[in-house]
Amino acid sequence: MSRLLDANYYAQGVLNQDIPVLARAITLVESNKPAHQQLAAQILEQILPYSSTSIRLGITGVPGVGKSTFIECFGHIALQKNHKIAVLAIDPSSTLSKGSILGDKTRMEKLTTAPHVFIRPSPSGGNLGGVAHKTRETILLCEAAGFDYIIIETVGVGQSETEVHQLSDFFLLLMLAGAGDELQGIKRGIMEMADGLAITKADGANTQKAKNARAEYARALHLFPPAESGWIPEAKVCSSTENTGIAEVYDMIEKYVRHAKSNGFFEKKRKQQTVFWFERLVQEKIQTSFFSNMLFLEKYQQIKEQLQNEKLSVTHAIQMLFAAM
Ligand SMILES: Nc1nc2c(ncn2[C@@H]2O[C@H](COP(=O)(O)OP(=O)(O)O)[C@@H](O)[C@H]2O)c(=O)[nH]1
Ligand SMILES: [Mg+2]
Repeated sequence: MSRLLDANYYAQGVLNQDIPVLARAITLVESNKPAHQQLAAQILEQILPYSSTSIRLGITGVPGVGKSTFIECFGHIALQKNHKIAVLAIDPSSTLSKGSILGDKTRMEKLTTAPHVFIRPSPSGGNLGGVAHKTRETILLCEAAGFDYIIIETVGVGQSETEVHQLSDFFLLLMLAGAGDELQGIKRGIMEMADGLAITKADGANTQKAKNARAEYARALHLFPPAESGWIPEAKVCSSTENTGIAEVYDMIEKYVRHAKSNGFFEKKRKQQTVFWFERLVQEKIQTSFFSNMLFLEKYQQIKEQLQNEKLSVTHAIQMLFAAM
């Protein structure tokens, strides 16, 4: 980007659904340069009142479970229902993302070329909370540009589920049918976050195995304490290669949205998410400002060495560090 235009230009472009301008505004949001961040903040300020009513669908599952292929099928259903779709992929690891973005593009071949579809991989590298926060701002830009079905794909590793959960209205967990050890492959915490679950690749020799897994997961979901939303998560089976079961997943999400809107939970959750990101960024900011202070850093290293030499207790070390500030 050689020259920075003003925030007004970007905000108007986004609101006029000018896709190249949208893409450039997202690049500003993703940039770590202070001038870009400042401009991005001004753009967001301007577009915020215009964010449309949308559905934000987070999709997680282990690499290879079939997320991208699922989105290809699912996207076409949403298109038929006259939605405009944005697909955002969160991949915190740069080495992984090179391969997966390439792979995802071929899996989403038809969707990539469809009108009313915007596909964008998220920046790779860096702290996951930061990446997800940028994705959050990207969502707001896409919504202001008229995209009303936002699909967020994440690699199913570590904390990314928690982050994406905090970006989604509906959090969908995709799973493979295992060989009898269905409940072992996935952490309980992740299942507890899911609003719905789908066993993928329910085709060919795998069909019956998938149905068995579905029944088992449905039972497991019922064992969780009732969610604040009053919604009971459902388990489905689907095949993206045969295009079966995907419409059922779509209907489940619609049903959820109707339910959560009618009891006010939909709005409430979004507000809670905004507060979550605020708190999270304040923490990050405090952390970076402490660690960019040379005096603090020096003291921190010193105390860490003493700690390693077992000359201090952890509690004492913390007291010393902050007393020095
Ligand atoms: N048999 C079968 N294979 C599938 C299905 N969906 C995806 N795959 C295959 O599984 C592999 C991983 O799919 P991909 O969508 O890239 O998974 P992701 O890593 O979760 O995004 C690819 O080789 C797909 O062709 C399905 O419904 N049935
Ligand atoms: Mg993928």
